[in-house]
Amino acid sequence: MGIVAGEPLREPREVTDEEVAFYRKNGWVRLNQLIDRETCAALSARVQQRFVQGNAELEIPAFTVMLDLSDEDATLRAFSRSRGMARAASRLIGRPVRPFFDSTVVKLPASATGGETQWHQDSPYYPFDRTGTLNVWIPLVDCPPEKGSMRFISGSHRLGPLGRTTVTGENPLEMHPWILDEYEMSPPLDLAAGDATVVDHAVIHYAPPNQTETPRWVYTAMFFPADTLYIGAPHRRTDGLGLVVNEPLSHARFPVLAT
Ligand SMILES: O=C(O)CCC(=O)C(=O)O
Repeated sequence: MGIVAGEPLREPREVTDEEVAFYRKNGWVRLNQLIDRETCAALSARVQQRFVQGNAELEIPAFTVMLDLSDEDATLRAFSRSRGMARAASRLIGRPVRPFFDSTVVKLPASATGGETQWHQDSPYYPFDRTGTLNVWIPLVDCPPEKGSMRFISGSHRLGPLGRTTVTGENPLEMHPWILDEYEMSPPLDLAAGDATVVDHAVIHYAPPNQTETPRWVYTAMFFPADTLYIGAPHRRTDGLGLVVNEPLSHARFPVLAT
């Protein structure tokens, strides 16, 4: 699917061979200006409009995730399922992808308790039989380290699942202190609006508090390998869809994206 006609959104740029190699080694990669400034501004306006519609009182809690934006918004759906987004995701993992969900993540200034996002993996929460799921995280405002750009334990996708630590409140780096002896933490990243970081769902990652005076707005889009089989574990995105255990997630919500 292309970007919707009439909307000021352009396709994300191509991912380079060097970026693919970095991602395969480290399980995360930085993509400078994945989307151009105008597209970022249009995406930002669209996301904020949806956010306001969904929050009649206009109160933004310290850390808010608004999920499944594409389900309700044709423009965001066209973007998240665009050829450029699909190409970027499938180039990084080396095979076709399906979209899982997209979201906006708003983190208020730390003075309003926009604190840190704890160290965790995403993989323990998904009903998938294999690795490869990734999340494209695009700040819609300039995002220096002090605003809360994410940090990653490079290569930690090879460790396997370390538990549902966001449920237990544990820190995987405290549970397994040797990890930091064997794996490096990524440097603080100074991201511009429209840059992206992409992270494998099994990489341990976190985000520092937002130490600035303005909210950190981020758009995310998650993709998983098209050949993934459904394992039947409960998940709000897959429950009740009639998916069959040990079969691919063949459902209109998860089309195999053209590249
Ligand atoms: O945006 C953040 O602060 C954290 C996001 C995150 O951890 C994730 O997308 O898994």
